[in-house]
Amino acid sequence: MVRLVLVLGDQLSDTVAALDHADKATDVVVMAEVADEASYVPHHPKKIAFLFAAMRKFADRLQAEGWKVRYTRLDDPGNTGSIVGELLRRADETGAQEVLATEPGEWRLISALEDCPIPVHQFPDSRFLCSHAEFESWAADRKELRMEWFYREMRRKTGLLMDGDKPAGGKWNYDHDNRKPAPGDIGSGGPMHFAPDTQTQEVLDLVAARFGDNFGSLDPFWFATDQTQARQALAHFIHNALPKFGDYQDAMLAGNRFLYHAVISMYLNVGLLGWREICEAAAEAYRSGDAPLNAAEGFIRQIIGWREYMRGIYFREGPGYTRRNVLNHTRDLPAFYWSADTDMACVRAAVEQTRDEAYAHHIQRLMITGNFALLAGVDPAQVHEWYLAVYADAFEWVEAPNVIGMSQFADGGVVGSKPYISGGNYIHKMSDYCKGCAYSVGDKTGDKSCPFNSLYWAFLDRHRARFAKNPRMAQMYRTWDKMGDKQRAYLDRADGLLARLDARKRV
Ligand code: FAD
Ligand code: DLZ
Ligand code: SF4
Repeated sequence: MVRLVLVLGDQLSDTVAALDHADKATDVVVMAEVADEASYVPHHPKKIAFLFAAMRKFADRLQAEGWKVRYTRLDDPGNTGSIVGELLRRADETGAQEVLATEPGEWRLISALEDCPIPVHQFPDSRFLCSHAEFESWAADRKELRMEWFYREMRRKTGLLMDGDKPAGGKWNYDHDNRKPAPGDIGSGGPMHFAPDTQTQEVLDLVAARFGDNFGSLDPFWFATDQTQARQALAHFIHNALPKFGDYQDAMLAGNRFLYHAVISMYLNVGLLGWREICEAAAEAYRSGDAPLNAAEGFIRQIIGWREYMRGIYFREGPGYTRRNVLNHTRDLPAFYWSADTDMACVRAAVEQTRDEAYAHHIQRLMITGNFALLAGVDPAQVHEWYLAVYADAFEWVEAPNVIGMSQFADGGVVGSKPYISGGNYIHKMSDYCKGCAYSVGDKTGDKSCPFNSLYWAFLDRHRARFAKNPRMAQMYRTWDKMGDKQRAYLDRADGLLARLDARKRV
């Protein structure tokens, strides 16, 4: 009996579970570019083009390997516009009465498949290191979940950077040696670029016509769109940037958008790369003396630690996670998140880069755009939709815990034990943005004072009842309490800025 085998746009791996369980001789693979997936948020055009080009090439590869594939292009006349619609259409055509699928990375699509009129068997996504059951058993008896303990388990499980049962070099975590501000003359050349081939160019034309009005530039398009290219991009990173990854992991420079970051999250998240090949390449660079331990450890931690941990949290917390809002923040997302039209040089640089590249690195996402939204009390659901739309690597299972949890503290401390907030001083220390800014980072409360300075103290004041007893925040409140008369000036300046945001005036 014919069965359909669903392969979604972020499931482009040879070893994806639905394909593993299918029979090449009889089953029919279904892949579909559909309006529903392309528009549940206004995705960046580069993200859509990346997905469609990678999907088309993956479908060709499956076909070349002997699979029967029914591929729907966005502009195919019979396109029903949804994944379930396409499954029903293909079931009609083939007589299939059952679908094999790999569990999607979003509750929305999981429940759509559950409600599909023909039975859909959703297999666990085996491309991750930690299964839902394993995360649950790790988390079940703990009063508080912390990534560091989870990470150590994953190091033991994989044997990555281990000397027997001890961590290489004697320590689990080398962050102490990392996170230096970048010197101005930093020499990294950035990620590997790939010129679009004919097939990718065809997709670019389609996306320009259909999604050209979405936020984000389509050109220049330089992403890898197949496994071979993605592996070249990985090798390029390991050779050129990994050695300094740790040192400058948190640095930001106006003239260098990628620094020593890998820029591989989009490839990893859609399945063009796997966590194991990436981490083994980094561990091998350490073993052969090509990368120091602080770099290899810091990098591997992001992947088998943070990435797996975030996925565990998303699935453990359930479908309501994206609606959490424990701080009761209700302000609308400022329009400059979509236009970069702001006097704050750091926010302008992060949004412009996001518009141009569908990429910003972790500290820009966390300490610039995320920090500002949190300090300004923006509705976390709107912040979540923005992040889900604008980054090429954004899929809800990884984006939501980073935004709702880590960045906006809207989950009340499931992901982080305290909010990631800072005034302008942190940004000044870690970047060169402030020297080109209309605001003055040294000015705390004047008309041209850096908005992060007053919004920071106003945030702490507003949420005193929740945070004053947090031992990691006690020092901040002691400093605030010693400010005496200056407190009023901070609060007035913050009120003025928030009123300008509400009146949609320039900030
Ligand atoms: P590098 O800095 O070179 O790190 C290497 C790899 O580690 C990344 O490719 C990624 O796979 C993994 N990684 C690092 N940090 C995290 C993390 N916190 N969570 C999960 N994986 C991590 N990452 C996404 O993949 N998709 C998202 O939608 C996403 N949204 C984010 C939103 C916010 C507000 C924040 C603060 C972080 C978000 N991240 C997201 C995590 C991180 O910023 C990106 O993974 C990283 O910037 C990708 O760029 P890179 O490949 O150059 O990463
Ligand atoms: C993000 C995305 C987009 C833009 N388009 C498609 C599509 O047309 N077809 C498809 O199968 N997948 C697409 N995706 C990825 C899905 O939205 C993704 O599989 C779910 O959000 C689960 O992670
Ligand atoms: Fe950003 Fe403030 Fe520095 Fe301007 S002065 S770049 S707003 S931190």
